[in-house]
Formats: sequence, C-alpha cells, structure tokens
Amino acid sequence: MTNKNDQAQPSERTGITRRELLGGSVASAAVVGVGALAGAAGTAALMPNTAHASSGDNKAEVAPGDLDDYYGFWSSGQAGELRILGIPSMRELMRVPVFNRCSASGWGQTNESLKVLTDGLLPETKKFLESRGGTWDNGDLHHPHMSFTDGTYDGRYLFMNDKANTRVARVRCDVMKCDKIIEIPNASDIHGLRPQKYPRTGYVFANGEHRVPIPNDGSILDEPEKYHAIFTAIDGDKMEVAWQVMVDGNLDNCDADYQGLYAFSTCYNSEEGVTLAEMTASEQDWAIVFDIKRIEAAVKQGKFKKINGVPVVDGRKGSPYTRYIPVSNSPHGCNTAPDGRHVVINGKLSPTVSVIDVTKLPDLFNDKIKPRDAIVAEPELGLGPLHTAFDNKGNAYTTLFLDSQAVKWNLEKAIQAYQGKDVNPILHKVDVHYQPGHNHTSMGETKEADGKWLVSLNKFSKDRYINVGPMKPENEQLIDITGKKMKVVHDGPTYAEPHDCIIVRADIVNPNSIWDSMDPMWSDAIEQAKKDGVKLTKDSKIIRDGKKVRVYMTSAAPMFSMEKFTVKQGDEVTVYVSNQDKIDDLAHGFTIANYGVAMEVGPNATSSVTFTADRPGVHWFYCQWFCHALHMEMRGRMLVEPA
Ligand code: CUK
Ligand code: CUA
Repeated sequence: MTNKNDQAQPSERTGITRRELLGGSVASAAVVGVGALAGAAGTAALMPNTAHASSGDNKAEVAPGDLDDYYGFWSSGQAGELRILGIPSMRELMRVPVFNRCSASGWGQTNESLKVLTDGLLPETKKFLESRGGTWDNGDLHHPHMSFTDGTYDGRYLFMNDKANTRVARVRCDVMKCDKIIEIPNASDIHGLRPQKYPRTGYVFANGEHRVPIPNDGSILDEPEKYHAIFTAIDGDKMEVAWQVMVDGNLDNCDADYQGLYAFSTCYNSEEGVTLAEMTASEQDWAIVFDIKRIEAAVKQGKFKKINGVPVVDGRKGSPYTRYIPVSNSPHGCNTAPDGRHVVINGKLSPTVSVIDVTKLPDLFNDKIKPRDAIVAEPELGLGPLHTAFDNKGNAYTTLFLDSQAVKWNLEKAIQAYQGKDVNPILHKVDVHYQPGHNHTSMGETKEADGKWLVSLNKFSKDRYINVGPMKPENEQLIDITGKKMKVVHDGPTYAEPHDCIIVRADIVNPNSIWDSMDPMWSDAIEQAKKDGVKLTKDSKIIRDGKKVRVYMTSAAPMFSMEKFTVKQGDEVTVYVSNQDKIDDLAHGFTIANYGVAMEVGPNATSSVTFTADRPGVHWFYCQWFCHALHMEMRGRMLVEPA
C-alpha cells in the first residue's frame, strides 16, 4: 500500500500550516484547552517528519479474500453499539447492538433482546420507563475491553460502559451478542471501564463520572457539597455489583494493574465544582489508587454502608482504602503499561503525563512515602495529552488532542529525565488528522503487547474526505509502529463516535459459526415451548391462550414452515421462529409488513417477538436476510380477523 501521507500532508497540499488548519476547530478545542495554552511555550517540539519516515515490514494491505491478523473491537459512543473491525485492513466487519436499537436485527424489539435490556435495570428506572416503552433507546458506549486471564486477553467476554444511562454491558465472544446489561446503582454516568487483568476478570472496574446525592431521590438538590462520585467493582462472571467505593472529586478513566492489587482512576474536578470555572480552578487534581485487598477485607468485615442493595465503602480522602496522588489539573486517560509496573496518567489540560510506579504503592498505603513519591516520571509531551498506548519495547504512544499528533516516547528515558539526567524521552511525533482522543496499540493493554500497530481515533476528519454535509465522519488512522518512526498508513472514516478500541490477536477470538439450538439467549422461549408441548426447533404450531396467541414456526431456506396463520384483532401475538439451517452464514429474518416487526434469526437460532395484532387485514411476513435464490419467495401471510 502506498503511503499517501508521504506525498500529501495537508500542509504541503494547501500551503498552510497545520496550526492554521487546526484553527477551524479551536472553538471546540477550547473547552479542553482552558488554561492549557499557557503551557504551550515550553513544549518540547520534535518536528514531525512523516515525509521520510522509515517504516518496518508491516503490511497494512489485506488483499481481497485474505484475512486480517487482528480483531478490532470498537466503541461507537453515542451510537450505542459495539463494532468489530479487521486490523490492519480497518474493514468494518460487524455491528453488535448493545445500548442502541437495531432495525436489522430487531435488538430492542425481540423478546430475547428486551430481556437483556430490561432485566438489569434498577426498580426505579423500570418504573420511570414504564410510560416510555420499558427500555432506554439510547446509550453512550465509550470503552469496550476484553476479559483477561493472567494479564492477557482470554476471548471470553467484552465489557463496555454506557455513559448516558449508567449501565455496563457484556458481550459473549462465542456468538458476539450482548447477553447482560446492568444498571449501576448509586453512580451517575458510567465512564471509565477496565477489566481486572490479573489473576483474571474477575472484576470489571467502572467509574461513576458525575457527582450526585446518594441516594439521588430528590431529598438533596442544589447542595453540590453533598454530591459524591462512586467507583464500582462488578463481578464480571455474574454481572452483579461486588462493591463500591465513594470518592472525592469526579472520576474519569480507570485501569487495573498486573498484580491484582490495585486499580487506578483519573479524577478531575477535585474542587467538586459544578461550573466549568469551578471545576478547573485548582492547579492540581488527582489520580486515585484503590487498594483492592483492603477494600475486599472491609467488605468482609462489614465496614460499609448498604445503599440500594450494594456495599459502599467510604474511600474519601484520608481513608485506608484509597490514596490520592496529586497530578496536574484535569487528567484524563489512565493506562497501565505492559511492563506490569508503570501507569500513565494523561494530563489533558497539562502538556505532561504523570507516571506512577506500582512498586511504590505498598509504601504509599503504609504512609511511608508521600503520594507524589509514587510518581517516577512526568515528561512534557505536547498539548492535550489524552490517552497512551504501549509497544513491547518500553515505548509509549500518547495522543495530543490540541497538537493533532501522536507522540512516541520512551518510559525509561522519561524516568531518567525526571531523575535529572539530560535525556529527551520524546522519540518521534507524527501528525494525525485531526484531534485524536483515544489511541490503541495491537495487544497494547496486555502483557503480550507486540508493537505492530497503533490506531489513532481522531475526532475530526475535516478535509480528509469528500464532503458529506455539515456532519462529517470521524477519522481513524492506522499507524505502523514497527519502525523507529511512526508511519500513518491508512485513513478510516467512522460514524459517531468511537472513543476507544482494542486490537486483539485473531487467534484469541474464536466465535462459533452456528448457534446451539438450546442457547440460554432464548431460554424463555425454550421454557414456554415446553409448557406448550411444542418442540421448538421442529414444530409448527399455534397455541391460543385466551387473548394470547403463540405462533411457533421454523425456517429452512427458502421457506417458513407456515404459509399463513390467523389471529384476531386485539390478540397479543408472539411469533417464535427457529432457524433449522445449521449452515455457515445462513441467517434468515422475519419481518411483518406494516406492523413494525423485524428480527434476525441466525443459523440454528430461535428469535421471538411479541406484538398486539391491532390492525385487521392481510399482512405479509417475509425473510429480510437474503438467504437463497428463492429468498423473495420466503414469505407468508398473517391474517388478522376484525374484532
Ligand atoms: S474518553 Cu472519549 S476521548 Cu470517554 Cu475514554 Cu478519552
Ligand atoms: Cu430466508 Cu431470506
């Protein structure tokens, strides 16, 4: 693949500088940039040199029919779904509906998905949603991360947050479908989320970002000093809250160590303000360290308050369970290095990142050292450092939001510089287009980081693509990091708005091609069929049960087992479709025309949907997944007798 970047840097194309180009987005950047520009003058600036970048032997091109080396699991922000990409091709392979609704698959409409979407909601939320159809229609999915065993991905689950409606979801990697969603009590807006790396996941750590009264029932309103933010440890196997910790300040991003002892969160707004001016008033905020063993012991010994059914430990400043390490104002990303020892806290408003050494933490918790003594490096990298990724050679890659760059720097050199040695930890900077948020390296958040690829998730595409109107795509760039210098090798547009991604070696992920016909996803259907004396995967039957009608049918290309079924106007109808095709890639669908009913029925799967037959007449149902030469003929009639 030729590197367009070599010939066509925007600066060369247009004759204006990158900074002038950036001007267009300064208004939006200014929110992040409060106070940061003051720090600009002293920023070390290794000029980007993409034109002569040496690259390694990495091949970004994946020829037609060839397979990718990695799975990319992508969030989608306010779109609410999980996306699966192939890396390095950056081809989008699949969308997995999670917090969103999906017209194709019927997610949010099928009984199976509604169960996932509603079972884990808190009682007061269920009540609130009664008049709104019973489910949330939106979500804001920022952080998708895979379960770990012994410091690396294990291919079991993906976990992800919903910032909009305070939920955490789990996707089963054997079928790539969401099987659990829980609402987190006492917290407001789950933002940072990371699984425990060691010994296994285990816990899923989730940050409640905003401070609210606990309980948030209206008894406290405009008294911000009584609000709190909550850190939650979820049992990833059971998808239940294990315990929570009340903290000072807001919580932003988090990560876990490689020892199974500590978790970390960035904490902005230590001022506990509610306006922008209040939130950014002080020079320093914190990185909070959570002592998992101490918290577990406290929970065992009953040193907690039970609030909304879960144990809440008081981890505010001065508690034995946490330590607050002062770092520059409004830190954002929080990334544990694969060396198992260092944690990078990204400055955001400060041009620096702060590096915590986990070997110092026992002394910190035993008050033998001061909080700042746990910091072993604080290199100044550039403007707006948001997130950091790692290779297998001791190097780190940090996104610079305001500079629109990725900076490669060396951890060991940064530590030496902090000790006063005359070394420059910055190895290279490369322009990205434009304003990167998260980045991620191949296997970079595991002990098996391999230093092959870096993806920069850029918030703006501006002039990188033909114009599609006022709403532009984001731009995600693939960067070859095998050479000394980074090399941008691919632009990939994305729709709103992947914040984060992970890049997982393909051999770790082994999904099935065909469902087990007794999969727990449709356990309710299995149970109901049993009660009705119906063999779910074989029979075609209509069961009338007062005003409730259950229609059981099967599908086998190119036919549904029923050519027609009759119900009465006003009946509550449930249609179960069991796909008998045990063939790779042979999905069917079931759509009822002019009834707003549509669902996916995967190979050997059962899907069901319940609706009221309140429209009399002839309504064709058809298969909406192209499955056969006679796909168009795969249809039948629902006859609704007028009342
Ligand atoms: S956050 Cu979006 S760029 Cu929600 Cu991980 Cu940093
Ligand atoms: Cu079955 Cu199309």
